[in-house]
Amino acid sequence: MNAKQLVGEKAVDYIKDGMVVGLGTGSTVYWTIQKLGQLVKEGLSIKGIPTSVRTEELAKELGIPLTDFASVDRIDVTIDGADEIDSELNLIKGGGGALLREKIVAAASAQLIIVADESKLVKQLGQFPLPVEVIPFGWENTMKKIAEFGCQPRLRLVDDKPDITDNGNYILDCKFDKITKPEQLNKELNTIPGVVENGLFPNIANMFLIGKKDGKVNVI
Ligand code: ABF
Repeated sequence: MNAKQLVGEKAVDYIKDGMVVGLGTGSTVYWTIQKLGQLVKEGLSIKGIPTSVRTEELAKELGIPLTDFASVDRIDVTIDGADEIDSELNLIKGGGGALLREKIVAAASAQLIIVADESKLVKQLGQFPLPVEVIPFGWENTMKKIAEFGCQPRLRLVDDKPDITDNGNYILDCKFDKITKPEQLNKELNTIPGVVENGLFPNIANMFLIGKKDGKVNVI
């Protein structure tokens, strides 16, 4: 079993009957959702709130009951992945383009559990380009403002066309040399008109399940 599957499946140990569960996006949480689907078939009663259309479709295929913010005002536990995790447990997320819904769901969750293989651990954030979701109108100008923070932003493309998020926006992948103050950068980027949200999640996760090559799981 690979490290992603190992931690993805392990995360369901923290899900109890009756919980509202935030369902993350990505190839690690994929395994969590598969396992939850199996447990639901065996009688586990939960309601999921998906962080992307992709996850919503997967959950529906597996028969996991879904809910939304009109029906609940709090999520008990969210399980989600990450692109980078630094030594102070700040995250970059959004490589899969779902950062906005992931951040909304994380902010509404009593507990956020991050599942990742050990390749995601870094000393300092910034090797992975920081995804920033922007409104299509005036994106070129928004990109210039973001570049003033010392990065090289690039519009994310699919088949030579802008990649459109689940929310109808664009993503700029912003390459920094290194990100020294994630908390401050997170706040400042979000003050630029046209920026909807960025992929920095400074210190908001409660628990990390890190899958190692030797088949062990580190719980942080
Ligand atoms: C999600 O999972 C995204 O924010 C991130 O891009 C991805 C992490 O990658 P993986 O597919 O390796 O789990 O949380």
